[in-house]
Amino acid sequence: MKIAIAGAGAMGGRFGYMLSKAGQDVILIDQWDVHIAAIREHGLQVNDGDVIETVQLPIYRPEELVANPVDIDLVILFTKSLQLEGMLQAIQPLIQAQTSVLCLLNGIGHETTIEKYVSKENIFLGCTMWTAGLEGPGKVKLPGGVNGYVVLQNLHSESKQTALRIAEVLSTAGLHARYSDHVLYEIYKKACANGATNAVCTLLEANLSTFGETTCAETIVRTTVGEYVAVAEAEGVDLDIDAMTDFVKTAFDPAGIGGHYPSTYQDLILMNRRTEVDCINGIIAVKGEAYGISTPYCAFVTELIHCKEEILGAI
Ligand code: NAD
Ligand code: AOT
Repeated sequence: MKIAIAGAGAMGGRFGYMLSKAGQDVILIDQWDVHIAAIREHGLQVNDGDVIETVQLPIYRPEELVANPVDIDLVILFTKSLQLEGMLQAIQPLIQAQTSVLCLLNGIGHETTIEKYVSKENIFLGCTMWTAGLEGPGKVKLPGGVNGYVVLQNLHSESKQTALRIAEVLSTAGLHARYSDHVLYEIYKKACANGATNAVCTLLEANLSTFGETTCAETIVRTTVGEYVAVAEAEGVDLDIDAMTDFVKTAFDPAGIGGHYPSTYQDLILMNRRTEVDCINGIIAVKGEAYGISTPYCAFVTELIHCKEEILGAI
């Protein structure tokens, strides 16, 4: 399958690496010139904590591919949420009738943006519990743990067979992908994990385990998750607060992904970039207000992250 990874940063690097090792025909799309130059010169360097491996993967700027188009079966979107629309604008000429587009970004509601550029039959939504980081241009770090997974579903009712096929291809690469009839449940479940950890770890400058070991972590996680559960219920998604709290706490395991610094930390603290907080916590505060549901933790961490972005002069 010809697979284009649209956004070849940390997660795009992980997925591109694993899919290419499994024999898929992978191309990377990015716009970060130093990263592109490093991958072209040395290959993509992948550090899984034990072994450093280098894989040769073709990488292009969007406009290079648009000038010399290739047939693509599957695009996996892996930009940050603030960059999603720009990426879709840039690659729209590459999306043909047979091109499926899978969104695995964190956060809620990306389909509204994607539907402006891709026909509904070709859109697949999902989420992932895999993690990744960047050690520098051309260098991806895969934190501990092999228990990541992907859950996905077709947006259009007639595209289920394609969704099953995409899940199969990802699973063959060890990405543990499965189809769900109710992907919004899975997206909200993953959003609980991001909502309770990404902003807080960024403000505390801590990884998942370090935050998880603090005395207040249980209260912070449970209260934040409670806000997601209430908003999800108003949207017809039934989440259990105890189950979601326990689920989030599995991320604190040092033998798993506990050493991971969330992508919000990677953006703001390591790269001095503005973050996805509006799509992770902010959206819960906005939806909560519309439904008359109180969401003080989500509203407060969103404001704190925006304050920190301003103080650090993030761009
Ligand atoms: P990242 O910032 O490392 O990578 C995004 C890449 O997209 C960058 O290399 C950037 O140059 C590229 N890009 C953005 N706009 C572009 C454009 N218009 N044209 C070409 N390239 C463009 O981000 P990431 O950490 O890999 O996260 C991607 C998504 O996955 C986010 O929604 C994040 O929340 C989610 N996610 C991340 C993790 C993690 O552990 N990092 C885990 C699960 C989900
Ligand atoms: C995460 N982290 O998704 C993954 O860094 O954006 C991220 C991310 C799984 C469980 C908890 C947090």
